Amino acid sequence: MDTAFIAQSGKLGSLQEYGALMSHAEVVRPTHLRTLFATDPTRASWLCFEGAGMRVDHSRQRIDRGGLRLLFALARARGVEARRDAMWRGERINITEDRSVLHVALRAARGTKILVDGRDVVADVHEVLDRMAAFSRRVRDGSWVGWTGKRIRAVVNIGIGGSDLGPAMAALALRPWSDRSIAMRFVSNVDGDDFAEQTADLDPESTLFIVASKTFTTLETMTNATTAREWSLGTLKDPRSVAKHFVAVSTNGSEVSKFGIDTANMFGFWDWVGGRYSMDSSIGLSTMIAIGPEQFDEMLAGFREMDDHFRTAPLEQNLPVIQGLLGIWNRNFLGFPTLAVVPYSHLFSRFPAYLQQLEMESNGKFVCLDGSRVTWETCPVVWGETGTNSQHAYFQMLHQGSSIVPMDLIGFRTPAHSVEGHQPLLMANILAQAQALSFGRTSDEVRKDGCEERLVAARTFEGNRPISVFMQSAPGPRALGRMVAMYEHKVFTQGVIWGIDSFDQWGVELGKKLAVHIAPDLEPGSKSTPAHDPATNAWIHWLRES
Ligand code: G6Q
Repeated sequence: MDTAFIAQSGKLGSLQEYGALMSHAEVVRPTHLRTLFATDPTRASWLCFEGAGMRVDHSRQRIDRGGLRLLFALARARGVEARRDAMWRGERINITEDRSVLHVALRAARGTKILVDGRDVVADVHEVLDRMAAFSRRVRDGSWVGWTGKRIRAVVNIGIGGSDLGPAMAALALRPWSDRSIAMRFVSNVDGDDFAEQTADLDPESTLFIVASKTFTTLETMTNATTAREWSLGTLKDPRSVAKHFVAVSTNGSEVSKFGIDTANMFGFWDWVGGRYSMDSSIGLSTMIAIGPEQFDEMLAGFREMDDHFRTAPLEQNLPVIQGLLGIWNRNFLGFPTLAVVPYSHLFSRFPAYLQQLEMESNGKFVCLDGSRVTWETCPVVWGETGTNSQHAYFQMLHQGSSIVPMDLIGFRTPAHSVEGHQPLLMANILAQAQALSFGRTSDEVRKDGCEERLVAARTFEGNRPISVFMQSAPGPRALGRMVAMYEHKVFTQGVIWGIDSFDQWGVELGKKLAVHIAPDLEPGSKSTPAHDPATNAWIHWLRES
């Protein structure tokens, strides 16, 4: 354990580099992006970065050369590079859970070595990937059949949080690369409507359930899995059919057996993979069944491309580091409390929800590694929806609302579809919005357009909204891998600077415990005397009466 790093974690606010950035922010804050561009038009090139197949334009961030230099100095003072290398060495950088953090091992090339307690985890990863590939091929080619001999036509992933959001997001993002003869469904919510709706049109004889749970104890997942088993057995009757219709993805072999799933049909992963960092582990089994092992490899190659970039590029050219630093600039020095992520790609429509978990569960923390409370802000609220849809909804607030919202706009130069005439319009919209949000429209410009004087104020746009544009050549498995890895490493960078543990989730653990405690009082016919807080007790009485 790196005790020196832990001891420094609570001292961000007193660093000389932090103070320098605070002073610099006072100078930059009143300067409009129009002025920044007018005094230095070359910012359109020096604030544009390329790497790992991605082109990133940060020229519309409210930063200048001096500010960027100070941010890199802050990253160095906080030891971002040393922490990154410690992660890759398998050190236990998840301090509160005393675990290694090795999602990067999930996509390490076959034959490379990363040791945890003397064991090469990359070899373990590839052993599981090979088993997943063999199983996926059988489902895809029809040689894995259900209990009555029918081919599998629907795969239902039962999981929640990190065991759901990644695969569910990927299922949409990779739809054009998927086998369309197999329906992909995701059940996560303990609300029975989720299970009922997702299975309403499915045939138990041709449905395969993947019960995805790292711990195999999560209330929602185990409830849905039990319901799924009853639903399946309702038709198939014979308990031996479970072996043909249920597989598990978990780290907990004994709970998997207790549930009745043969551990031969269990795909493992490890405690050094956090749930929200697991879509490229066996948690991605549904993804592999959908797109096939070769395309899954392509996705891993995309992750690896960004990993290599993050591990080797100098800070000044390092995409996730720069993205993380500009996020810190917006949050800590310009004081913006949210970040909107808007993919101009319908395939990426679940990406903002996925990122919400990745960013907010990782960096939504107020305790430093040394146990002290932060005296600076940490994770912003991350939210968003696809463009162009959101332009006709909440973009009004982004253009003219009283709060400023920095934005990540995500796009692809060439689409997956071949529908003519749409792509130029989509690209025009991304550029138009970036332009309007950053430069705005002055009252003089509005007047010049012949606007009636009484409407001039209402039709004026201040602009000066910080925007980053992330562009790749085309969507697909590789692009998805790069994009997810970029945000993972951005989150890592920010967590190091904020001095927090980006890899624990005590807030989630609390929620898991509380509901289990209250549930018995709500069992039908329960006569217990609820012994919770007065508000909860009152609700329990009300729910029992109705
Ligand atoms: C992710 C979180 C959390 C977790 C779910 C599901 O990083 O820990 O979202 O993934 O609570 O947990 P299980 O996979 O153990 O069911």
